[in-house]
Amino acid sequence: MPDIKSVATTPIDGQKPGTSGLRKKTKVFMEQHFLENFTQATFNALGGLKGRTLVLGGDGRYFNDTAAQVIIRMAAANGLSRIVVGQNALLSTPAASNLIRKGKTDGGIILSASHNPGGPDEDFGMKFNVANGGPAPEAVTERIYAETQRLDAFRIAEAADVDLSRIGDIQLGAMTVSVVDPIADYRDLMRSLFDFEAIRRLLSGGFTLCFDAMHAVTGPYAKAILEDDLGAPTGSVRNAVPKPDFAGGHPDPNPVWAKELMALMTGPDAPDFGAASDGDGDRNMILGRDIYVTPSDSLAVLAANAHLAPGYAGGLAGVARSMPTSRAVDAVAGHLGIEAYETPTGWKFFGNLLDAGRVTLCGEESAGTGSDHVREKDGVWAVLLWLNILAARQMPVADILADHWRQFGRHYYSRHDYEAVDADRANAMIAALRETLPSLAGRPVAGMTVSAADDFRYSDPVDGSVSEHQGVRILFANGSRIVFRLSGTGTVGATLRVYLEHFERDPGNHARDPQEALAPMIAAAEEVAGISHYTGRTAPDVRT
Ligand code: VG1
Ligand code: CO
Repeated sequence: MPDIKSVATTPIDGQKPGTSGLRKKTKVFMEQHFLENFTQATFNALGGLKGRTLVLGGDGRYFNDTAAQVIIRMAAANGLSRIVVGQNALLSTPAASNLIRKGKTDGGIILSASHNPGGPDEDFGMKFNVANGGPAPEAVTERIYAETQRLDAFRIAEAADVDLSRIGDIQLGAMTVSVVDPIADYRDLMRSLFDFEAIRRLLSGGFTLCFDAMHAVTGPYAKAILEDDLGAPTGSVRNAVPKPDFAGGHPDPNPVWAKELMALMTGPDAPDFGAASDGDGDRNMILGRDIYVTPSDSLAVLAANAHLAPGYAGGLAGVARSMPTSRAVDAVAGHLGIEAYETPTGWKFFGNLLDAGRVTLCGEESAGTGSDHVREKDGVWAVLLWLNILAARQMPVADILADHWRQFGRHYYSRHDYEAVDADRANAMIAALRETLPSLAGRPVAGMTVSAADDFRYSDPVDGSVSEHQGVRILFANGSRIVFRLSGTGTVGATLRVYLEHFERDPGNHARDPQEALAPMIAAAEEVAGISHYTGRTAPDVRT
């Protein structure tokens, strides 16, 4: 029986979980008692751990293994009955969500800062998911925050590291540590949703693909499923070994950070299909030969074609998108005669709708798509659904997209990010923008007329909870839209996100360069918000 220590500590300041858990510089997490304090606050917010089971895993970034050992010792000291840990403390976010649900556990801790870079000088993060497998809703994160403010001690067992490299059960005092294969259950779930036979035939018929795991957690998942199960040639999955620093890159699947894949897909040896996922495996990027599918379009295409996969053959109950995500999926929902919900940014807001059976598919413009199979967005799942659709329709990605636009019109879309902006200036900009909202409607901006402007307020249709100030949105009479919000996942200063959208019904106008098609919106955003004045920047750092 290991000794249990109660270590005196002091409350931690201002550690509010953001859009997706708590994200900080790794060095902050490594400061004395920081990880311990936040972990104890989480346990306290749950009302103690006696008799409970939790899941634990992370994306393999620097400090993942050390942090996992600390959390295990603390869980044992707090009376947890069982902790289910991915082998070597690895679990992708969707795989963790699946284990939480499948094992009917009380929740789980995911160690990840998602697409943020990793390493001693980069980022670390901790997310708490509840028993439905989804990110803690605001009521729970508020409780965790309150606990951080009144913490005076944490409990930890004095024991050596547990061997997480071998699958099986180990006792740590009264707690069982169940080390599990991080892939097996997830792979079974994917087999139950998709027509693996049809995808295998597609791949053996000469259809080629490249999946870039970006040195992050999806490498082993993609190798097992795409190469071993579906027969994609060895090497189809690239950068497949998770590295603590993601080989120095940002494991962020977008055209800016997934440069290597972009070059391949636009070069002479481009395969038919390209995809990438992020640090913790919940995001996805979809590419065809010479074509990038925006996440908003991807969600719409998946919604329109999901019935082609066995898991969705019965059709969709409804769809949901985060507010800044383009309204392309709304057009599909209208056509299908199903409900389309608009939620604030962050996957936690989809949980109630999924649990209540109101929606089957949901997604965000930030490269997240998912369904009711888990309660997280899911990168590998999105890739498999695309492959299932491609196998069923026998058309190139570019043709599927062109066909979609012909039927539903094209929602040109781009997000402009201004990173590490002075936080006070960014807040001042949003405050000024809010002030102008009441006077905007009817006013001309950059030659277009504003039809409505507001600060998005969400009232959850299931539990009635209200979330205010979820982004400023400006609608134009021609159907275009601009959204402004500040990121809740950054670790340095503020990140301003400007979301631009412009709808074109006419197929004659569907082949334009998105930045060009959005030029009037870009000008309008500057005119209405004074971006360069407040940020001191003349151009965004990242355009996706
Ligand atoms: C960003 C995205 C948001 C996403 C969140 C977590 O949040 O915009 O859509 O849900 O990251 O994704 P923000 O507040 O920085 O805009 V992940 O892959 O970190 O779990
Ligand atoms: Co992620």
